[in-house]
Amino acid sequence: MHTNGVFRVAFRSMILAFSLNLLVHAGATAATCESLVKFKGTVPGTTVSSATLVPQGSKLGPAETDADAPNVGAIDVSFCRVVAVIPRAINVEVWLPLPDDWNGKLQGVGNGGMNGTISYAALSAGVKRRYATVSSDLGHSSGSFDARWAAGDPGAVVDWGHRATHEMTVAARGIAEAFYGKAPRLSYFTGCSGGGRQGLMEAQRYPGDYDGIVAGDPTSPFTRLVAGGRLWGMLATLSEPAAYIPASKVPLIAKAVIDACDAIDGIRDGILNEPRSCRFEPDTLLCAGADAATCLTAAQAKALKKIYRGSFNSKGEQVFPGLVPGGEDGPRGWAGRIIGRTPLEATQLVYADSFFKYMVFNDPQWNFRTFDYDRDVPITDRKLAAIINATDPNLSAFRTRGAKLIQYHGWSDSGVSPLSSINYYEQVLSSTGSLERTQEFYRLFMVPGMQHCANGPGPNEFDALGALERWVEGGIAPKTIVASHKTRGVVDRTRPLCPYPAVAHWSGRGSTDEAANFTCVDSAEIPRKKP
Ligand SMILES: [Ca+2]
Repeated sequence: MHTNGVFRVAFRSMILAFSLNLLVHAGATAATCESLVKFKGTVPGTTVSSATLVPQGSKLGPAETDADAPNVGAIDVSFCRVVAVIPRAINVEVWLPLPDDWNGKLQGVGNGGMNGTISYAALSAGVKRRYATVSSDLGHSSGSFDARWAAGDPGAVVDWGHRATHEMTVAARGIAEAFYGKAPRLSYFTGCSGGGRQGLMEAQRYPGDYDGIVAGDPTSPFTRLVAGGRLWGMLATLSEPAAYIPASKVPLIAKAVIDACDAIDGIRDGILNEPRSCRFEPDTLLCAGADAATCLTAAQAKALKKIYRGSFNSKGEQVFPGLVPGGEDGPRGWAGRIIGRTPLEATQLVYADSFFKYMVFNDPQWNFRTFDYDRDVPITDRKLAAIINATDPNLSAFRTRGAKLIQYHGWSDSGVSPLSSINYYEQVLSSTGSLERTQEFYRLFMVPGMQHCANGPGPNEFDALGALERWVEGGIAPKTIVASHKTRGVVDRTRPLCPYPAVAHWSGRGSTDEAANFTCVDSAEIPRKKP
């Protein structure tokens, strides 16, 4: 926080205004912001290390924000910033809008990857919507691709796996109640990627915590994702030097996919509306002679096929589904994640390598090339699946109490196969008994042309939390969620997202870049066009 003179003056006047505010509006049981340092918490052992008023218009500096959000920008509302620690070492921040501004609700926000970083951008977004908002570092300090914190510390794995998100929720509810003099009337959770995993974990393991959950592009089958998705892709391209696909060939692959499949959905727009209908054949890119920039070697084409096919053990059992065609190029595409600047620098190799070295085998010398899908997948699952995977399809406790779940997944996600979300949804559907019964509380929105949580040619900005609020508070289930795509800040395409298994279908009239010209229909009803 800034501590210059201007800030201190503003700060003092805010304290005064704020104290008066409390006297007038908040009732006898409410506390001042500063007095929350004495709050003992609803989670035993919790200590509040600071509680300070942050005036409207403040900016949090880069040192206090995570790598994904170097500066959260000016925040348009004053709030009480509570910094607390929950045993053993879960660092929590709760941002509380002033009583007059508060919408009466709590929002828990998620993290990413294996990180131990408070999510400042999400906290900022939460208070901007007037939520009391809470984020934790999940009990350790690290970046997204770093699991060194887990070595020899099973308690830290439990905290990261599920405990920290639950405890931060309980603690934040208590802190909000102390501050406002009343408990939040509703609680929501929002998160993407690792945050999506946390959201599904909450619905499965702590169904009483949240009335509504948004879970995006979840890493929920975590052991399988890392072994069968991320490591599998790296073993495919690094199996022999000739199999490595240079980043310069990614646009070539992406163009071949679009040429083969873009028109299947009836619109040539660079988006595959339902990539499962795309039968892209990597061998069509094979070099006729020597390796060249315009073609793939046989080893490269073989690696590409492995990535799309997904991982299997020697018995032919699938470990994790493959990527679908369509997300190869672009900011969150394959170049950084799967290819890397050099063969060993791809981010998903760094991620998988750290996971196996420190969370699974506790061996810094472990070599990723030794991974055996018959031997090591069961070892990994036995050690960790019950703690860190959010794959239980039984959501009956969550459903019975009337809570709602919106899940979304980018069809062009190269970090987590979108088929993983569909597989889980279909398992819940089997558990619940019918699509209708499932859609009463849980809807999955596949996002054509969106990469991992953002980016891509498809409309990828949408207000899932707003749709969830209308569902929980107004009883209006989301039939569609309108998404927009921006180029340099200007909206140039909108589309409805549809509850799976429905897909958006163009009426045949009007612009294909306007959501109003689309309806959600059962995919079986759409006449298929040959490209
Ligand atoms: Ca298309």
